[in-house]
Amino acid sequence: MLGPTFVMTPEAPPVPTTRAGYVAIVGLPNAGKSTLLNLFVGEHLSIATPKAQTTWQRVTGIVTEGSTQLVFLDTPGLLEARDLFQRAMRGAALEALAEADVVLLVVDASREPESGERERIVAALGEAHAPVHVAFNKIDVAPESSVEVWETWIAGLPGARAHRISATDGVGTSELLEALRADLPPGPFLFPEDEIATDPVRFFVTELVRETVFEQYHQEIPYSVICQVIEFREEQDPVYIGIDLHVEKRSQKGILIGKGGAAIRELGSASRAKIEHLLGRRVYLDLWVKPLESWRKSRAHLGRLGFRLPADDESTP
Ligand SMILES: Nc1nc2c(ncn2[C@@H]2O[C@H](COP(=O)(O)OP(=O)(O)OP(=O)(O)O)[C@@H](O)[C@H]2O)c(=O)[nH]1
Ligand SMILES: [Mg+2]
Repeated sequence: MLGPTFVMTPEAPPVPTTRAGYVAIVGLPNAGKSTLLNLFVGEHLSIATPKAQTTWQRVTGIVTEGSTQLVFLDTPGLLEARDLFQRAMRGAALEALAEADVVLLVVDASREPESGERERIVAALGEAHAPVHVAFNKIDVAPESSVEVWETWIAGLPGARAHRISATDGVGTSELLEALRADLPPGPFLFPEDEIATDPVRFFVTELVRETVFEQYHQEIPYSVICQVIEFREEQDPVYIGIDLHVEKRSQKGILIGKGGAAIRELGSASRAKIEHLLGRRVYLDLWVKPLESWRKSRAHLGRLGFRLPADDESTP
């Protein structure tokens, strides 16, 4: 007697019930990219100041809700790179664009485009192979005339979808978030559900000091100071954090320190308050000002500070 016959049929792969992907937030300097990332994540992850070129490196912020996970990549503003450091910044933005599943271009709609800016945006978007959403930001203060100039231009970008938003008061941002979710590819979550950031605590600590430098100093100083944690003793109470503030030129040391040390004291206490809020613990912050001659132009210095540098032979300046 013959036993039962089993017929093997190939099973279709299961359809994922979740959707997840990288959303690169790109745009010109000062458009409000970091403010928007912070609004989406609900935490002050990426430093934001009224000065242009605040963001120097990619900052990741994760928003998981229901069956979707958006992994936002905040990036440095797209600029015409004038030195090696600006090339590294531009490289970080282009790299995020190349990795993106969805692109979110943020435009400061409160002012009209300046010459060359639209071309710079188009050139950068060429790196992406993903749907493009455009957020016309600062709609709370934008004159209709300048919003229209940007909207007319965007209408000529094939496939780009426009949204009017304000990253400071939240107008239009829930609708934008929904539209971004709808463009996520199906797939498993890329990070654990309860994670909102991927960068190490030391990175956020140095960023908070840098943000305070941007707030307290002027002219070229914010662009000449780079911070590095040299000591981080968590087992102590208060937590001990030692940070080197590297300046580009010897002459900047005095400016940073100020008369009788007043400026650096103010920088220390404002930065410490922010770091204590981040860590939820008391902090003893030691700041050391040290010249690191022309660090913005030095491959060796930038490499040691952890920046990914463009290849030597890259044709753009
Ligand atoms: N009125 C208004 N101001 C905004 C809005 N969004 C951002 N800003 C302000 O614009 C300035 C720049 O914001 P950031 O978030 O640092 O801009 P960014 O695009 O990250 O700038 P970079 O990192 O320099 O490229 C800050 O002073 C923000 O408070 C908005 O919707 N309305
Ligand atoms: Mg920024």
